[in-house]
Amino acid sequence: MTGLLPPAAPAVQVSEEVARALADGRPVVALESTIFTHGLPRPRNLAVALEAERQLRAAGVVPATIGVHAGVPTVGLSTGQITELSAADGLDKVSLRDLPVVAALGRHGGTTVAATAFLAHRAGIRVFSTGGLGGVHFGASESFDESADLTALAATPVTVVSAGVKSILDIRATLERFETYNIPVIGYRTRRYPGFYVTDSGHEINFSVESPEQAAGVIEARDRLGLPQAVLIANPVDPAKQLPPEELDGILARAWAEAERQGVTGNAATPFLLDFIQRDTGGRSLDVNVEVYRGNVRLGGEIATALAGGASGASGAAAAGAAASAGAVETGA
Ligand code: PSU
Ligand code: MN
Repeated sequence: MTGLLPPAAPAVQVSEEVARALADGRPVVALESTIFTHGLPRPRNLAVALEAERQLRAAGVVPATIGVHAGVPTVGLSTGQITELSAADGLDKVSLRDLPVVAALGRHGGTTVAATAFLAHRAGIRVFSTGGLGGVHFGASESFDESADLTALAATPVTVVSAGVKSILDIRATLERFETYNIPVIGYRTRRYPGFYVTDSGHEINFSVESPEQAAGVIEARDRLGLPQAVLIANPVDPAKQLPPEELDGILARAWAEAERQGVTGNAATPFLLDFIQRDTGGRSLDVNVEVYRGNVRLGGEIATALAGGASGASGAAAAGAAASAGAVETGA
């Protein structure tokens, strides 16, 4: 379709199930689509996308998988649409700048963290679970390759649960950027920033929270202060399930060398490197990736549940208690 969209088409389509859950104040967790359109290989991509939805439902949370279907930015893709996007060839990796383009051209697209966070927030969803965030690429001082996730997260007051940033990134520089953009990074039960495939990236972070309720307290405090940034909850993979940390540097070095040899750059770099890492580890990186995602989906559901308790009048007292025990900042005057 190359013509104009019908004038009545909504800018963002929110599924009935998601809209109803939000109206009722029930917990909803947003999920991105780049993870299954570009991040994971077929057929595992579809299985992982659907498992995440099942996992949330089993916990009493409504999943809102977000992506662009035939030009329609959609919050709460149907199983049929997820299946279609997971099998489509040549669909776009849609960051925020790409959204109006794919919308107008009627294309399919997998939304990145940046675009997903924007659409989630626009629909009124407060929590978003993903695998790894985009950030500063090595050599960015020359190439200027920094993910638009950074600026989007600086301007979008959602909560993003991840296992750190993509393993292929310059993590030290990315943490500096989070500071520059006033984006709080909070470890879940840890003060060590996770390294996606590994539990500990080797970098320290300033704060941690010990429970979903405490995370919810931080989010409520951010909202009461009217701050526009995302809150990042960094949730490390179970140490028993990580890639052997002593192998990671070698794996990454080989991946980069091959990308350089083949001249792969820009937004094609991530899919290339992840695919290389997967082959280099005989598929183990994929298992870790899936494990990481499961953990983040679980925690996102728990945080959304804690927040929903705070939002609904009936459980207001319980929520106030939770916030107090979390030591949440009170605005006082
Ligand atoms: N983490 C992964 N695989 C991915 C991504 C993250 O392990 O494919 C995606 C996310 O959607 C993230 C995006 O928002 O990559 C960032 O891409 P870029 O660096 O091109 O901005
Ligand atoms: Mn980039």
